[in-house]
Amino acid sequence: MPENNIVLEKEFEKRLIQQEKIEPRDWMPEKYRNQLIRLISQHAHSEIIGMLPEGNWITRAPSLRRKIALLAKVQDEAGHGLYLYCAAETLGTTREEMFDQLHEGKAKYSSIFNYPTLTWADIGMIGWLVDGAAIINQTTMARCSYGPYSRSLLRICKEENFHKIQGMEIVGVLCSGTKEQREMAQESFNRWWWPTLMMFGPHDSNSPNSGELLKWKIKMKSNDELRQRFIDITVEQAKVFGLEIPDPNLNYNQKTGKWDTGEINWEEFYNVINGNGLCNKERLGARKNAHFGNSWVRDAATTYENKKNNLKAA
Ligand code: FAQ
Repeated sequence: MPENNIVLEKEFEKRLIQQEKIEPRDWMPEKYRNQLIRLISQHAHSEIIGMLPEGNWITRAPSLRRKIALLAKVQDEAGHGLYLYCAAETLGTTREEMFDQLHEGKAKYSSIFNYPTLTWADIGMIGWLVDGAAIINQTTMARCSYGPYSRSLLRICKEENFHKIQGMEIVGVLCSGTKEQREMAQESFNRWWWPTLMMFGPHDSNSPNSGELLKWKIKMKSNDELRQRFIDITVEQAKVFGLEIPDPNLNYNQKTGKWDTGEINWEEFYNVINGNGLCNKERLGARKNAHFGNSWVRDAATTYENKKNNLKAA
């Protein structure tokens, strides 16, 4: 490494220790920049692809009130994607590059969105569990070292909290309803519990990126720490709903004061993140159709902008 870079890197690390935010024009190690682009763009893709499973229920929501709330939630996720793509762009990548990587299957998005939404209860479970997991991950990362990402997460978390509450309300209504409604909630919970635990990523011992991310205060807590926090909160909430956790090995550990679970099916996780989950092909296909099928809107908007700029220049 050139001597100048060693000095700059020492300065950079000092700033991290002093909990200063790193801003787009500040010097940063290339690896820090690349890790941020990878993580923030994957997060942005997750928000956009994450609109699809819930979007599937907009036309079938059981009442006008439910339809309005679901429409608003799905629109919020699009907004989160936009904040995040903007945050990634401050690091020197472009929207087109990020989209290309997604469409070519080179960039990842959260494993959870490759599962189908089969019943209305799934919409409640996504709000309660998926948004709940996202909040635990993102409220800690809102304190991260990169200014634009940190600020976008603060805003996103406020909205995700609202999403979680609307999900819990759906689950609460089903769980205090008829026998059929309670069964529908339990069946849905059985399908979403394990994939939600997978959202936090592999165990710390198998997480190749965690070392660098924690050192640079991009991640503030490890995958396993966040997963455990989610489990401890959610087990208690499930009891209130009267739902049974689909894990025969779930056990309260008196020594640690935490809930121990059985082992996650990691084969399923890697299968999903490598493109072979239940809905990977459908999700990516829908995203590509939306992007390429609507390219005329982008063309019209940019033609108008270009014309306006040409007129100004003339
Ligand atoms: N899915 O070394 P690590 C939401 C990959 S937003 C897919 O541990 P890292 C809102 C990982 O990328 C949900 N891939 O990775 C919403 C890496 O592969 P790579 C998204 C996963 O980065 C709610 C490899 O495995 N949230 O839900 C997953 O240190 C409702 C090795 O893993 C974020 O993106 C996974 N679950 O930790 C929207 C938050 N886990 O890239 C609609 C920001 C791991 O080297 C409806 N991201 N991989 O090829 C993070 O916190 C981290 O990136 C982790 C992964 C924790 C996801």
